Amino acid sequence: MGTTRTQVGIIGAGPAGLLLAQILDKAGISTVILERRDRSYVEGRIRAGVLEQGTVDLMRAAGVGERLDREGLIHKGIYFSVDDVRTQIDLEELTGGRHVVVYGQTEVTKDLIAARLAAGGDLRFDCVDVTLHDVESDKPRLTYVSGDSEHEVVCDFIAGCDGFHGPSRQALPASLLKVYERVYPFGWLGILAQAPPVADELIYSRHPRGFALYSMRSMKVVRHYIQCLPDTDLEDWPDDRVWDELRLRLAPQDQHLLQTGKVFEKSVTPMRSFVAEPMRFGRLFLAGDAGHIVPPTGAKGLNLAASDVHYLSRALMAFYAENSEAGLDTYSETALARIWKAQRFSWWMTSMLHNFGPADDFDTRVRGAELAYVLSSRAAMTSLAENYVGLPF
Ligand code: FAS
Ligand code: PHB
Repeated sequence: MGTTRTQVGIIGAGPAGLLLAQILDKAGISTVILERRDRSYVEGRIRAGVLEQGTVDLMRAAGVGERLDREGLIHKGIYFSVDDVRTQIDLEELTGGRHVVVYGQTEVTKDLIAARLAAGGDLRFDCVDVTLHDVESDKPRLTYVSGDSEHEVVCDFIAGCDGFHGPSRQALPASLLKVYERVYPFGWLGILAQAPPVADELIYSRHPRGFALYSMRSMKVVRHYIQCLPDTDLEDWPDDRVWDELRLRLAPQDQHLLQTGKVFEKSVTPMRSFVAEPMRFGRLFLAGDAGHIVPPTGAKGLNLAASDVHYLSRALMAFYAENSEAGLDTYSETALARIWKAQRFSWWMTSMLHNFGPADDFDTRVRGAELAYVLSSRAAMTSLAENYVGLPF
């Protein structure tokens, strides 16, 4: 068996694992990333689209902000379309100048992989059966199979950045692990298409036919979503039907703004809120989707992965630079404090904007009143804006 010795073994080459490795590498801390899929699969995954300022700052500090600064779209506000009225939430005005940047997760991942490889980082794809060993010892190990040979990575720490379906969370004993979960009765059918955006900023639409989101990746590529049943069969949704539904869920005076184009990606994302506590066990630390999932209504998933990496990288740097374990000992508590605030915001946005069906008319009315209040109150709009641009790390 081939053995590698490193300081931090990272499972997963998504945004969490790649950003963590990039930051630690710049601090002179050695890492090995073990990724199950191949590079093209990882770079081709279509996911998030909105970066908080904190995430942008972290990318810049990690030395991977150049293309993001060049190609990212600064968005100073977002729109809500409710009862045929489109209202702008002026994020910058309400938060004293803060905004978000529209830059696809695929681009974030490509930039981070390129930086890792350019730096000679140890980034291994096609790692099968990654298994965690001795996580309670001071020499935890990872084993995996590549091709037909077994490999071992001996490290000081393991960062579980392996997403919702990875093995890291399973390494916490059932007696210690507590999970909190809410599954929503709908999903999002998303398309990527070659078409101009509907408006200059994102439109979140609450409509009797169901929620819709009109987003973008550039001025020539759009990313739109419609609320759908969680088990929606894409066969039932040819492109024309998707475009028609997107048009119907806009205010009448905006429907002419929707331009169709060639759809080159279509998928259904289920909706859940999920938190695993604690996010540490021995020398294993969870970060990103391995520890939590949010409904994408608040554009928080990728950004929470970034804040986990911010806390974990600082803790690891303090350990190696000052032999201090304080950051490691408080990592789970610190990360979870911000995670739960993002969970609340994502749940709140999802509850306000989606159609939950006829189950409970009272709740439907309350949700409508909540949104009407937000759109009529500067105080409420300010609260929404400061959560949307991202609470401080
Ligand atoms: P990721 O899941 O991105 O990465 C985990 C990595 O670990 C993957 O590369 C995986 O292949 C690897 N891995 C898994 N098991 C492994 C194993 N056994 N061995 C080795 N490697 C393993 N967020 C938003 O903000 N907005 C959105 O619109 C949005 N849309 C989404 C749509 C979908 C379909 C999904 C699934 C998520 C979406 N998200 C969205 C959330 C998403 O962006 C995540 O928050 C983000 O990818 C989190 O990054 P990571 O924690 O790195 O996890
Ligand atoms: C996206 O562009 O993919 C996107 C934007 C905002 C969200 C969710 C997804 O809230």
